[in-house]
Amino acid sequence: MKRALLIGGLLWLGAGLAQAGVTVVDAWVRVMPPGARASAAFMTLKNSDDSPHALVRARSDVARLVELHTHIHDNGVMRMRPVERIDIPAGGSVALEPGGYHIMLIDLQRPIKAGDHVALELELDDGTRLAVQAEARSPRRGAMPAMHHGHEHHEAH
Ligand SMILES: [Cu+2]
Repeated sequence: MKRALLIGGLLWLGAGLAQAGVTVVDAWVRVMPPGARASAAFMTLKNSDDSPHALVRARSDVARLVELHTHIHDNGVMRMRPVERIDIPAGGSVALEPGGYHIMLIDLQRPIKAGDHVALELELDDGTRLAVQAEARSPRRGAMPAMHHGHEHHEAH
């Protein structure tokens, strides 16, 4: 009887894992200079299910406030805007990357240094929670559109 229960439990666990069709690939957090108040996390979310999913929330103890953001072009200026969800198409993936979707970490509770691992918890629209370890690193050169106006443009006048 005990044995049957155990097997039943394992089967149930297995079914639960198979349903969690969203996986996280290559999660990283931007290294920030000391004193910086905010950073952002990036990753690729893959959905192996034949139904769509969405990232609806993220948490981390590294920041007091964690928001889902995207970038929009507004009269030639790139601005960040919070979004309620980031859709992950059925059988597809969505990239969170500099200049696009990202997880904004606001009011950092400690510095983020290269090589650190930052724990994130992602919540999907179906309530699934994914634990992610994001490695702190600097963006590849040229991969990050300017988030601030460069000084050189203004001082050239
Ligand atoms: Cu942002």
